[in-house]
Amino acid sequence: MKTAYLGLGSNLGDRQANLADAVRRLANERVNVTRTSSIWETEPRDVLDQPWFLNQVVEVETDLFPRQLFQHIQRIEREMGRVKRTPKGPRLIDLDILLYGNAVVKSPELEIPHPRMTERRFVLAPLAELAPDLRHPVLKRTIRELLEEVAGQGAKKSD
Ligand code: PH2
Ligand code: MG
Ligand code: MG
Repeated sequence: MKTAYLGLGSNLGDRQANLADAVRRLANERVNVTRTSSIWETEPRDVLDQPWFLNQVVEVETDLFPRQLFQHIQRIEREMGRVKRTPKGPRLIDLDILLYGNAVVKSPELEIPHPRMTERRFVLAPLAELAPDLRHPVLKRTIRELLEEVAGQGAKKSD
């Protein structure tokens, strides 16, 4: 069994319900959702002209390989009716693999650790609630240290 951290985001429709729905769909006979962070309301990044997001990080234990876990979360996005529009633009639900044990994966479809996680407060703040002392497998810095370095991005706990 491996421990993985997944980032969830929603900025369309009933954002809270979308996150809850995604967490429910994640769990199956091979994926155990062990812990969930608080839900954070966060300022949009990259594409700035879009609604604020709700973001959350969940910890799972799974015997799926990284690529299988990726297929599982892509299927959930599809089943929840996500349509690809603008890259990094508004979406009902977004599910990303942030970390998968200490694995490092680099292929055109899938990169682990998530390549932009270290610059995103909307990822690091909820992740630091669950695993502040966890070390990024490439940078070897803890999540707490990485969080201290991202400033000036609006993010507040919403529950
Ligand atoms: N996701 C993006 C682009 N920008 N901004 C916030 N605050 N939260 C997100 O989840 C997010 C974003 C692309 O995945
Ligand atoms: Mg994303
Ligand atoms: Mg994504």
